[in-house]
Amino acid sequence: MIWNPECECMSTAARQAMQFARLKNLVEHVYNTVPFYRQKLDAAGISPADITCLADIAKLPFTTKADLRETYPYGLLAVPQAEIVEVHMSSGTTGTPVVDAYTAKDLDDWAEGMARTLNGAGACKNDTIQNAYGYGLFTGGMGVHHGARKMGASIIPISSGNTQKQLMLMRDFKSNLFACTPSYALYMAEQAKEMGIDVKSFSLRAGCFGAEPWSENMRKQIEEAWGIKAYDIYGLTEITGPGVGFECEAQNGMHINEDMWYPEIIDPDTGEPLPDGEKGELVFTTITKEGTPLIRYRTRDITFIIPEACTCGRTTRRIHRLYGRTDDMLIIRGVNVFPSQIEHALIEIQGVEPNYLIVVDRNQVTHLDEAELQVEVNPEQFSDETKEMEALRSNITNVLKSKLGIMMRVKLVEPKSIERSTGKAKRVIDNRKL
Ligand code: DLL
Repeated sequence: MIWNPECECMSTAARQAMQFARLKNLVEHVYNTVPFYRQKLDAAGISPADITCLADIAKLPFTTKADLRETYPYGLLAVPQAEIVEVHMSSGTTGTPVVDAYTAKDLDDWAEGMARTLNGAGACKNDTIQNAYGYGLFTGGMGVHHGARKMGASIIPISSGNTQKQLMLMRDFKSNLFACTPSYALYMAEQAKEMGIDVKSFSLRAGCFGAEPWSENMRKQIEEAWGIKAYDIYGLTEITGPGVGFECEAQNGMHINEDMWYPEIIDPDTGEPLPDGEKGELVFTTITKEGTPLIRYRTRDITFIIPEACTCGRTTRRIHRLYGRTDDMLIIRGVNVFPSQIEHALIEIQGVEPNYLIVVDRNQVTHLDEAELQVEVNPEQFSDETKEMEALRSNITNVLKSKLGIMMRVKLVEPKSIERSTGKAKRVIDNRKL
């Protein structure tokens, strides 16, 4: 059974008419209430009256992560602050976070998107859903929570980590579905095996996995290890969190909840829209959002819109499993981090040079990401005293943990030992075969 057939199985013509009406409303509203958008549209020579059909969306300027940072904390608010009932922020960023502020209606839309997502994975009211995404500013925990609540399922809000207890509750409360990052799902299975626990004897049928890149190969491993169906789910803080796109029983691309979050694919170099079927950068306009609406937000995620209709009966368009990003953002154990943030953190530490290399691997046994940061020590500080070097190393480790929220193995290397480049410096070696 499809959660919301009225919205998910609409004819294309009806949906496009609805999307156009919502888009037009949105543009008029933000032009009149958010100085940031008024200036942006004025600078582009566009007025709300120029939006006369859905394709006119291409006339509108893009919004970027930099815009969100510059308007922190509430510069993009399109309603009085009293209307905001919840706030989330993107994970693991130093300095200025990226904010999403929700009105009660926005939370309901988010819950709706997540209820459709859980339903896509076969969940219903009678199920017990174990939510092993982190609760807090990250959208994973609360997103799944709101969706499961809307569905009326029993929620186990255990959050991430605490693996032994996760397994115990899964068994004792007969969880039918669980949600977490794909790497944590594999890690949990591995731990269970070591503890002699047979997870296939549990009541689990399915899992919703996302928030980081994964592959068909990982899907197979998860499905085999747990004896479940593993579904890919997509979303990002800026748009709403998880619930933007989800796989159905066909497990062949993620349906976008495009009555709320309108997708486009653009050429990342020229910004020109690309037709369905062509790979490029995913862009979203939040056509129903009240709190912090976004016009043509550049996600930097690379995918394409699958032109064929899905066998499940939903008519919402699907995106292909993500191919990667157009920027250098890394996701290490679910935490988003840019190499430039590591560089900033290093500059503030005495004794090191901002010459560094990040090497990311996925441990073949635990299936968790492991990141090593090689940093050059400056010639004055470089010493044979292991004690001094060890103190510097642990200082860097602590700064990375507290400022960026990531655990990295730090390796100090001799001055001038990291290869210099005559062009763009190579800062990252990603050995994960995703
Ligand atoms: O990761 C929201 C989320 C939570 C999605 C739980 C799914 C499940 P952010 O922390 O803002 O939000 O990170 C968003 O993560 O732009 C993608 O690059 C990446 N990402 C999210 N889902 C997937 C996925 C949450 N299924 C960024 N496959 C996005 C690959 C994903 N990458």
